[in-house]
Amino acid sequence: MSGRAQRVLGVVVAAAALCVLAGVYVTSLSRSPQAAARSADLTLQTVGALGPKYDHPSWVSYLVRDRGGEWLHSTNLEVPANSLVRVTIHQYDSATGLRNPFFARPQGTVGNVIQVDGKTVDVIDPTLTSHTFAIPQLGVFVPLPGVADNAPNQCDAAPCTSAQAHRTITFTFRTGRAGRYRWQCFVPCAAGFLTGFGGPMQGFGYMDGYLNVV
Ligand SMILES: [Cu+2]
Repeated sequence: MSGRAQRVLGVVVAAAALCVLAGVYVTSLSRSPQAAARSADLTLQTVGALGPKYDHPSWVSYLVRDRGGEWLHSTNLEVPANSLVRVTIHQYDSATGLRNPFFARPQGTVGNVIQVDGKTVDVIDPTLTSHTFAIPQLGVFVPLPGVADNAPNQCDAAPCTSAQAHRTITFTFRTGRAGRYRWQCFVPCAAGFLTGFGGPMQGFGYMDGYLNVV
């Protein structure tokens, strides 16, 4: 083989090796959850009292917005696996206060921060906390600040509208594999019940529910 032929063969072999390496790299990227392009939005609201349209008019509760924009009285949530989930919570209830200030610090969200009315924070005042949105198995804990007691135009029946006094909390968290995870509030927000942990804090559908990762 001439020197020129050897050089050409060398270039061809090197180019082929590079192609294989590039292929392996691209394949590994597409398998990595970090590279997942999937994302989803989840929109919730919390109300201090459900109002006369519901079984327990005086109970505090979460509601979820469906794809058509309707508010459903449900705490069964569905999000895709291996995705970034962008959550928006419209919080219409006043503060109760946390017994455990540990929960006043957001955890398990992207950057361990949340946005409260557009401002990024890594802790809120535990005494001014109204509810939490927590998925303990996924390490996600999000505190929700309350509406001021003297705020005008407060909501007293679900579904509340954006014209009524509220706080807006947004954050993003990452889902992994599919599964069914419990989520719940940790604020003793069940007014009128022993220690604030009865009624809507005990049964699913109010301050507790399931996050179905599919
Ligand atoms: Cu609560």
